[in-house]
Amino acid sequence: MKRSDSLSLVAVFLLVFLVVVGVTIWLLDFVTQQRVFGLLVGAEFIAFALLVYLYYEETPAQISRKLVLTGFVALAALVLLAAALLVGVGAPATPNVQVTLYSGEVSATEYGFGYSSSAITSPGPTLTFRVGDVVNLTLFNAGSMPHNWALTNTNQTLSLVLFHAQIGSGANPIEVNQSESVVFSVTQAGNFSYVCQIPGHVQVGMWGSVIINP
Ligand SMILES: [Cu+2]
Repeated sequence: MKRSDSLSLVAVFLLVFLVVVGVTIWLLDFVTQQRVFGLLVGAEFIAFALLVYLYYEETPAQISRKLVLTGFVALAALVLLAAALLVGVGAPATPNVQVTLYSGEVSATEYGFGYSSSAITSPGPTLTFRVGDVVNLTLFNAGSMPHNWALTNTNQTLSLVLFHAQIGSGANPIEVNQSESVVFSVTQAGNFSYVCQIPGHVQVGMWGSVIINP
């Protein structure tokens, strides 16, 4: 098989691209970043098609530069779109759902959340959203110690945060009598959770269920 050096380079690049993007897709949680996942899968298909085309076109002179160039432009566009979505470009504009949650302690061994400072339960109330909702959620810390809030895939301290829905963090929580808000877009139906990410707080009831309807 006659192959020019530059074609071999392109083929090696495509192979590396396939492996790197493939591993990225595997590492990404596609529940949270469904559109990113779709774009990257699309890029994988294009890279694979280009590779097959280059491999089976025996004579380098017969390879259509236009076709290869179009393939690369499409690859670049898909990867850029995926990257833009990942960092939240074009993120939520006008919230259609407003929620205020209060965090605090019910007793020494029961921490929780509630819709008012006097209605804190352990675990907290179930939140229900619909796919497409843009939620503005405010956390007011009515407790006597720092807390935070994050929408997660399961009710564990280190669970994956979904939709970038997070107020403070375990290391940087909301202080007593302080409040903070987050705006997030709900993009995936399912049964999820919310938690306080400070180590030990989930174990004493600082979590609640999140139901997202299609
Ligand atoms: Cu807490």
